[in-house]
Amino acid sequence: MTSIDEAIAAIRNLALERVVVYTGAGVSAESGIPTFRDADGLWRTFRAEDLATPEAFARDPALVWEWYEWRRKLIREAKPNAAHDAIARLHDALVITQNIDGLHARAGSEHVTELHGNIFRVCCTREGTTSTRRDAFPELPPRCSCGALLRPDVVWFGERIPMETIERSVHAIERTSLLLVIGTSGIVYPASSLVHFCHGLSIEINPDMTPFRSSCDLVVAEKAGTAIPPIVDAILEQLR
Ligand code: BJW
Repeated sequence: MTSIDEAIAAIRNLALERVVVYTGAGVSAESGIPTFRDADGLWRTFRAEDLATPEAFARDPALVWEWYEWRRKLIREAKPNAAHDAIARLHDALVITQNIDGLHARAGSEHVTELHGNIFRVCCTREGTTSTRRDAFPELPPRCSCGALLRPDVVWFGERIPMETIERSVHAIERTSLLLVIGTSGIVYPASSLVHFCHGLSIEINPDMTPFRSSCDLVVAEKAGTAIPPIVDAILEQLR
């Protein structure tokens, strides 16, 4: 285990050129958005098979949409936290996130790759067209002007992340001198495999045990809101 000060010392030893930040639900936990697999996580109360698969949507689109409308309201009312804000100060960094909450962009991060989509985008199930719809829908399930059902533009279990998104992420991680892996349990494929493409220094920030404990160079067992601001200060000094 590494202290925040030890992680900062390691960063100060780097010839730092590029930074990639890879995040999961834990980075938004301090904004009040539930994670999936923690003690109070979504998958402790809800079954993924009923709500986050194409089969579940085909079976009962209204039920799936009720769940997403509840989460859309929670996320609309949430604010970026100290970790999102600090990450946004890394203007040239690529942020690769599994989160669909859009909080990195709201905090001001300029280069964000959303692996699992965005909860405020919808997709027409007939035409495949996407659009942004932030407000609550008057009726569930919502429909496109063509009459077909709309679905959340997110990646459910059994669905593919677009190849171009994966390739862009792998390319950035292969070339980075520093990778911060923040708040993800690291068990959802293929997102979890991206970290293995890093040749630079990799630092995990997560208070709990994950598979990245053995694959990252350093592990800071702290909450993101505590560890990320001083780590970002050190990165910015090193990039000058
Ligand atoms: C903090 C903190 C603080 C807390 N600070 N840290 C067996 C059965 C079925 C499927 C599979 C299977 N084996 C493998 C699969 C494939 C499957 C998969 O990986 N399943 C695993 C669960 C086993 N993957 C897929 O299906 C993917 N697609 C695919 O493989 O396609 C292949 C294909 C090929 C050919 C044709 C078709 C397809 C797609 C996966 C999509 C995942 N979707 C979700 C939902 C997105 C939409 C939505 O949100 O509604 O994505 S599931 C959920 O998990 C969500 C997340 O992005 C993802 C990852 O979760 P994350 O972010 O890691 O959160 P948690 O809760 O797991 O962890 C939080 C962490 O934060 C914890 O470690 C805490 O300690 C930490 N923490 N507070 C710092 N303050």
